Amino acid sequence: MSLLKNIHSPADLKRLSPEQFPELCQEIREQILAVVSNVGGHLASNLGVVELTVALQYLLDSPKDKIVWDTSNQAYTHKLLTGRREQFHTLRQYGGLSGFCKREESVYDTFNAGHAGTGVSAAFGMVEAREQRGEKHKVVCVVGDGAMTAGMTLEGLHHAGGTNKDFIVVLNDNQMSISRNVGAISAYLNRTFTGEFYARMREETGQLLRKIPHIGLEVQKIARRAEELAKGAILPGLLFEELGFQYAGPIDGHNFEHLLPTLENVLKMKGPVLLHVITKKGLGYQAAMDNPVWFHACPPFVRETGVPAKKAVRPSYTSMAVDALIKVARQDKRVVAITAAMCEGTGLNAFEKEFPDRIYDVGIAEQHAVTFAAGMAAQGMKPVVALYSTFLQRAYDQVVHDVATQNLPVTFCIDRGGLVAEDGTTHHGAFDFAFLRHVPNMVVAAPKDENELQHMIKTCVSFDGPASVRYARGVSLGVPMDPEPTALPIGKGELLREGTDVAIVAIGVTVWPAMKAAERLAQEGISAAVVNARFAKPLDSELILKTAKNVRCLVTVEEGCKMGGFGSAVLETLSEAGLMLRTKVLGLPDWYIEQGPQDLLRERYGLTADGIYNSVKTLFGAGVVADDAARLASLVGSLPHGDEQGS
Ligand SMILES: Cc1ncc(C[n+]2csc(CCOP(=O)(O)OP(=O)(O)O)c2C)c(N)n1
Repeated sequence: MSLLKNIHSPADLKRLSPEQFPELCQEIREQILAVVSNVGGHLASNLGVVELTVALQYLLDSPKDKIVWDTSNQAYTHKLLTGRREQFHTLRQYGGLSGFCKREESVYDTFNAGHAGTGVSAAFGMVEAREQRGEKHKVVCVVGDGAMTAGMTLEGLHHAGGTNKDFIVVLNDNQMSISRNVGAISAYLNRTFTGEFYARMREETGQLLRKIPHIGLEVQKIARRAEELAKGAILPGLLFEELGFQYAGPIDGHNFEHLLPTLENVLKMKGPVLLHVITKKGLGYQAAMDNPVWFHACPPFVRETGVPAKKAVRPSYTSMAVDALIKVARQDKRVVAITAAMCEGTGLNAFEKEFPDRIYDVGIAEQHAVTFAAGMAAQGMKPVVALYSTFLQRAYDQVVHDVATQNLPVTFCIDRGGLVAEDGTTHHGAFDFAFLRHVPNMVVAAPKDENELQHMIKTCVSFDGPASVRYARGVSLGVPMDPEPTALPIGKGELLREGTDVAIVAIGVTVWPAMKAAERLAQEGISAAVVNARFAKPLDSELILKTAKNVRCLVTVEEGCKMGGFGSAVLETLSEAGLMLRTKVLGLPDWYIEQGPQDLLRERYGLTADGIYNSVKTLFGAGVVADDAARLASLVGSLPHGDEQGS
């Protein structure tokens, strides 16, 4: 008889006795493994928090009490216990459950996340909202040791610790970010339960006490016990105590005999409290315990062997970018690479192999990564910051204020530009063209394929100012590669195809689909020019205007948001030149893009060859500009008015 099947909400969990929890946890792990091996996902982190989640849901009164999951990549058990077991098989799929917490999905999801380090701030906001509203409930934030390296987590602790408000932070310490955690805080936490410090302290105390005749052994035992307590009560917590939190722990996050009574006590404590829980990533699945890095966020895999279900047919853009970077770094000793806890994701582990002394993992600290790069650049280095587009959002001011105002030669390798698929809303790289192209001094490049990518990496690194190159998630196209990366002329696009009816001006991964669309249009007698813009900034205005002058309409294509993006740049250029022609911007709309396979999303947003073909055809078939002017004039009278109506 399954225990999990009978849990439809935390109320059902409360009907079980704690003796049944180990069996329940086994069922949960089985369920997570069955689904994630099929659809992919954040396996290792989730297997590590099964007991912790059960204990929290058992002791808290959610949704009245609020549980905030930082990053929320570890919320699968939470989903299974809060009424989503039957949909769990749809995890991360189009129209299915999100891999992260989503308020739209459940009242038990208190805060949407996907980026690390937001939990403490959001949860403390809930604490103060509770106080303002005169409510009485508990607020618990679960934050990983990786997210502890994020500046915002420390900002949140700093704020909360300066108050005496009731607030519980559970530090879920598995000693891993995606890969092994880095930095001083991580080293500090590590010392708390494995460190030499304790071994030495125990040894020294023991030696001292053994020297005292008769009572030595007895006292030594008592001292050991005192030391165990001290271990939890004094030293590991010092940092948090100094930040105004009462510290409890560290405790074993897989042992209900530790978890339940400690949590029960902590929940009764007044003021800000931090409970330090030690967990193991991947617990219950040997392959994930052996390789928690790969299983942090894995594609579908074969359960029996732990190997990927599908083999990649070609190298990814990520690995091609890093191959090029390695070549460039061989020629220029000033080149160093910087990652914010994403050594594997950005492919920089390959760079690290060749240049172990020229790579910096700064933790989940994108803001610091960018300003740190600026500092290095100010002293004559050529730093390359490799970040996912979505995570660069966090360092916008650092790009503007610390890099670009000083025109410093920092290269941004922007990985996962565009649609990223299953991670969905929080992870799509939709905004980088828009938030970089208005930054003075910044070069914004995007290659049409991996060969151009290698040249753009060289271009950016050779440039004496801030430059970015954005590339897509997924496998490269398999185009022939030039033997060496060579710098391209900055601000120059290429005319891939001449045309006299329409112009398609595309950038990045949309260029080849645009070419395909042009071929199809040609078969129907429509002559389409195709421009590969290469740079969203500086834009090749000359080429665009020259091409636009010969055609009746123009379509821009990008895998990024339409508002303020590459297409907007082209429209601005046409407008500056006073060139009036029928235009259309293809890209992502003004809403958050859902999760789903890249191909499906590209189709949905009209960015495939067929989508581009359809848009061009509709635009071209809709008449000429003079007709439009008449149509507009007739529409004006019938347009709805704004707020002033009736006044
Ligand atoms: C701002 C930001 N940068 C990078 C990431 C990528 N990322 C996802 S999970 C993760 C590690 C989180 O480690 P930890 O907080 O310890 O949680 P765990 O997964 O170990 O439970 C990273 C770096 C992210 N989600 N957000």
